[in-house]
Amino acid sequence: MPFALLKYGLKSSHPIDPHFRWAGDLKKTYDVVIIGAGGHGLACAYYLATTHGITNVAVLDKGYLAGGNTARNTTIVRANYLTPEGVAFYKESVDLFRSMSIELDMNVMYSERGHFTLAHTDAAMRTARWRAEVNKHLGVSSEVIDAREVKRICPTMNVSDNVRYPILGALYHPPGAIARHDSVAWGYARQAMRKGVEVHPQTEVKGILVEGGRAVGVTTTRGTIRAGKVMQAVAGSSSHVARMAGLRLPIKTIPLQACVSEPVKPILDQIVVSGSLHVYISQSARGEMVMGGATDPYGLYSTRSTLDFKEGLMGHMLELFPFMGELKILRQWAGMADMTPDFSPVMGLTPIENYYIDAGWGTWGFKATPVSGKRMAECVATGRQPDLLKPFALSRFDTFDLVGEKGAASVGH
Ligand code: PYC
Repeated sequence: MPFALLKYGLKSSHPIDPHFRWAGDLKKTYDVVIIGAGGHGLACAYYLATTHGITNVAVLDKGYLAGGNTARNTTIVRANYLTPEGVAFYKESVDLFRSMSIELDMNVMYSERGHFTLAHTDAAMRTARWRAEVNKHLGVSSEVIDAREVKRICPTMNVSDNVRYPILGALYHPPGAIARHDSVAWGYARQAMRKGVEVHPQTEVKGILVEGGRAVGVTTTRGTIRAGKVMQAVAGSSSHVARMAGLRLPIKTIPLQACVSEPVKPILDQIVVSGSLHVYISQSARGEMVMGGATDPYGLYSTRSTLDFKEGLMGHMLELFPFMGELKILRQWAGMADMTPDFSPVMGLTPIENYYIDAGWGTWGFKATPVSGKRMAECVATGRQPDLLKPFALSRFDTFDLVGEKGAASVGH
């Protein structure tokens, strides 16, 4: 066997299929330039190439592939939102996640765990009931359960009355899942590149060229590029990039911190969220406890970590999961959440012709990766706002037609 392996490895006709086909120099012109090589930008490039046959596409990033919020999130996927618009949108995302490993020929380690949103107050129970009804109405599996049922499904959780904030019940969402975040981005990148899409890391956009109200290209640290259409998907820097095109966004950027423990044997199968305690937790396939809490209490463009965050998180986490007292924190990091006033994204057309936006993801960008890619590609290819994206148009802030989604947040704000 080792001999056969050696023979195969040394064979000159060995079918090497490089994971990524990196482009060399930038071309002078592309049909579409996507700013941001994170999950959303790469997914859009993938769908442009595969569904719409548009392959003369450059995806630019000032850093490295999927090194922004795609690398900094806590990988939760769910569709248990509060508004009908949000539920329909994330339902499509969950469906796309389920078939993603096969579609991208990449194991994204999609793992359905069941998702609890714990309720510790009557108000939280009421929101849970509301979400369950909207979810069920739109075909998403969610139900309200009591504390005893929570304990039956998740035996490691402390549901005792003898704590500061006893658990009254939960919104239980069986399809709640986790996935391997970098594999998702790499899978889209690899398949898009195979179709001819170019991905250019270390290529920072310094300006958007707008002529007669229409986007016609970008200037970058590696020269100027003309483009038929330009899209931005730069979570954490959305306002900054939009401003280059002359757009003001209703977005405030706030750091969101997270951390993981040292790895341990499987002990927690579910994803557990408590909005009242400002904590959420799941266990990764590697065994690490992946945890987070509230956004930082101030707007800031920074990805530094604080001791204050860890102390606050653990104070509540120990109440829910006393076994956490035995574990050490291994890593801590932060991403930058672009928050809109209604906690819903901004997607699609803009007042600038041929300039498209994918922004305002707040704390739920990762779980929207496939659906945002698919629907933004449709929007860019057709020049029309897809039905699923109509509620999330930038113009809603002019008409005050907001999509209030704060009640579905896992993260405290
Ligand atoms: O919306 O599930 C969520 C979430 C968890 C952490 C950040 N967002």
